[in-house]
Amino acid sequence: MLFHIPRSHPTISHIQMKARSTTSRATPLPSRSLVGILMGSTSDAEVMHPARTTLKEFGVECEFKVLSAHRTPDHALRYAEEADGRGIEVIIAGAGGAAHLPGILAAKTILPVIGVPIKSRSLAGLDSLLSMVQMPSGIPVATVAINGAANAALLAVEILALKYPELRHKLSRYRNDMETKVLKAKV
Ligand code: RP5
Repeated sequence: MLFHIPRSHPTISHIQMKARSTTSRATPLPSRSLVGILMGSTSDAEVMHPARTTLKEFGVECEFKVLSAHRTPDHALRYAEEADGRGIEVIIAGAGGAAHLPGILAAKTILPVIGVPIKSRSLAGLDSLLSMVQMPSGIPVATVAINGAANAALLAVEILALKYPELRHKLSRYRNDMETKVLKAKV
């Protein structure tokens, strides 16, 4: 005989049952804050706000606070040290100018840190972008575009989706909706 056909190969219903049992064992999305959104100044809040609203669309709870690498260094470092133990799973940090905030947070935690360079008054955010994106090897900061707070939140959701399957479904729906909208757009 050319081919060996296994006596009990999986049927569609076996596969569906397996998928169902995997889903039922899946980690449910907790109601505690999973993402910490930090920013260096109250003047960053408007730019950082889309991170909060995007997470809310996905049903992900977050904290939203001002902590500065320069003006409140001890508090910022303590936040990073304690975040993991408090159940935070991803940190998003926005800062402008000499934008050290995501870097010093990343130095103090092994949680993923996503940096949002804020458009600055003097150099249009190029200073913020370069301060964040040029982290020396060993301590990464996942830097998004200047003022890219919404993308920072989407990246956080993608990271969380590795653990919470509910977010995988929401992300697929989000992408499909975006595709439909683009294809329907009248120009
Ligand atoms: C940074 O300095 C903040 O992240 C902000 O983007 C920038 C300017 O802060 P303010 O002088 O407006 O408080 O620390």
